[in-house]
Formats: sequence, structure tokens, C-alpha cells
Amino acid sequence: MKVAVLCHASAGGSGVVAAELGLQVARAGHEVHFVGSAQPFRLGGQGGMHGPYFHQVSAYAYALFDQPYPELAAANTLTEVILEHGVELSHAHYAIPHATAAIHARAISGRTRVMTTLHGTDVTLVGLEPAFRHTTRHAIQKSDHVTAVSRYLAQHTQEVFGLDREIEVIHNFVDSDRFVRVTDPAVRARFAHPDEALLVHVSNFRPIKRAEDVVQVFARVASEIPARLLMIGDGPERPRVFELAQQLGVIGRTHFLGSFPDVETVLGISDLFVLPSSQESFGLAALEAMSCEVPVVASNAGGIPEVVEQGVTGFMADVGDVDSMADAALKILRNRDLYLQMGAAGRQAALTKFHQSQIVPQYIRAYERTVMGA
Ligand code: GMT
Repeated sequence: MKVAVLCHASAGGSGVVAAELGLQVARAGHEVHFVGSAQPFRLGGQGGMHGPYFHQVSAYAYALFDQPYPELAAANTLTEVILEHGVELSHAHYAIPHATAAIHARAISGRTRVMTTLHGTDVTLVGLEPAFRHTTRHAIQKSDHVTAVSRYLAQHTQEVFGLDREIEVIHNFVDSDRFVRVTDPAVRARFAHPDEALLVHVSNFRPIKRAEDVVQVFARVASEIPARLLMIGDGPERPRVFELAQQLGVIGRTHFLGSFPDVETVLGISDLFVLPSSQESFGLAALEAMSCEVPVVASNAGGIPEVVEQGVTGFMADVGDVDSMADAALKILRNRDLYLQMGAAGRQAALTKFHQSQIVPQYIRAYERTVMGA
């Protein structure tokens, strides 16, 4: 099969899933062409005979235009790739602008089928903005096949857009060879003292991630046991979160690592992952932590309960309930048996329910069905 993939290149869950999937599909012998404004960061020069290839969307700035019209440019480059390489399926990750661009390219080329994977904020945030509501709904309705990364997201999409079309649920996956426990004490010693509990948070620091709650939870934990917090990622809320860490007197034990590329190593040495989001369709970073045997303390928002099992791989509390989250964190960190049990259960879930060998074939089957028009 020849597949074109459109995704956001910046550090976000949908781009990570698109890049990892593209690599796996190429390794399975299919020809994969990424089309975008920049190469997805997780792709990082990897690939083989079947790609993934990368085709840069050409931008054109004209004095009359007050913006570069990325959807039109993406549709144009995708059309070229479809015609030149005989692409049979365009896989759009994220509805806006990728599914709209893919549908446009399908109409222009008169070829290819469109499969759209919904990741979360494309429906729950961007898609519900009046500025994008009709175009998002149209993109979902007119895709030949639609998948969502959780049952929650599939159901929520049907509800908010009043759709009755099928949305297949294909959960996200993790590379469990890469996301593993790091046992070398020298690596951990770079970030924490041996007696300290190491908490970690990974996000793009947008308001829905509630990164301030992470610091609130950490301050309560650090007032009871020696602990340190690693904050990975960057985004609009980071300065406020930094300020809060100062106000709560934990700034010396909170480290903002920015867009740290080696996220698997940091997760691999950590003791607890904290994800207090107000919205989360899945929570890929939580799954990556689980694969590294790290228990998760999270909110129960959206699709998180499909990833984290209450009392088994971590604990969940209502959004904003930082006291319950801090209690749960302390319960895990003070009880070594519970901590080890939860870490092992997380790893087991990553290996059995969310392993790439289970999930990638689901996508390939969906590609085949979509191309055959079934
Ligand atoms: O979490 C983010 O803000 C990034 C966002 C994205 O669109 O790239 O992530 C979404 O897709 C991920 C991969 O499928 C999911 O694991 C995240 O839960 C989802 N984020 C939200 O729903 C807020």
C-alpha cells in the first residue's frame, strides 16, 4: 500500500503517534510519505527503503495575503504526492487542517481515500470553536474512515457534532523497547539524590494540562517526604507555573527541563508521573510512563480511565482535587511494595493492551478496508 500521512510536526501527542505509526507501517513493507510544513520531531531521520519519505509543503507569501493559507498549500503538495507516487490512502492525524486538506486533495486528484484519526483537542477544543465548527464537522463526515484514540473521544465526537457515522476506536501505543525502566543509578543521580522521590510531568503547558496542579501536588508531597519534580515540555503556562513553584517555596526542587528530547530516559528514572489535565482524550505520556514502570497519579478526565486502571496502575481523582492527588502520591511513594506492584502492572498493561504489535496491525487493517472501500 502507498500511504500519505499529514500531521502536526511540533511536540504534541498527535505528531508523536503519527510519526511512530508511519515508521511501523513502513517497516511492515508499505510505502509511507509524510506531507507537512516540517518533519515530525519523532521521525528524526529514521526510516528505510519504504520511507517514511518527507515532502515539505511549499509556502507562498504574497503581499496581498495576510496569512500563508496552510490548508490550501498542504492540499496542493498532497495532490502532487498522490499523483506522482500513486498514493492510495491519505491518513490525516488531527481534523484541522489535515483532514480538510486531505479531502480537498482527494477531490482535486480524483484518487486516494481519506482516513482521519481524531486525537482530542481537534474535537474538544479547536473543533468546537465557532470559527472551525462547520469545517471540522464536514472533515469528519466526509472522511472515508474515521478513528479516535479512545472510546471517550469517539462518543464525545458523535455527541458534540450530532454525527451517526462509525468512528472506530484504536488506542494509542507505546514502543516498549524504548520506554523502559532505567536502572543505572548514575543516570538518576543527575536529577535527584538517592533518598528523594522523583516526580515527573510532561506536557505542552497549555491551560487544559493544569500544570499548576502538578506543583500544588508536589508541594504537598515535598512537605512530607524528600522529593524532586521534573517538568518537561514548554508552553504558555510555564511562566505562571514557575511563579507558583517560587510562591510555594519548591523552586529549588522543581526543575523545568524545557522540550527535553530524551523523554524516555527521564521517565525511565522517575518514581511517579502526574497528569492532572482538565481534558485528555487519552494521555500518551501517561502510557509512556507506565511502560517505564512508573505509577500514574492523574485526573479522571476524558479517556484517562481507559489508560490508567484505578488502584492498579495508578490513582485518579476529580479534576482540580489536588489534595486527593497528593494523598495518592504519598500513599504510593511511602509503600515500596505498592509502588513496585503498580509499576509492574503499568508495564504489563503497556505490553499487553497498548503494545505496538497489537495496535499497528489494527491501523493497517483499517487502511486496507478503507482502500477497498469496505
Ligand atoms: O495533549 C496535547 O495537548 C497534544 C495533543 C495533540 O493533539 O497532539 O494530544 C492529544 O493527542 C494525544 C495523542 O493521541 C493524546 O494522548 C492526548 O490525550 C490528546 N490531548 C488532549 O486530548 C488534550
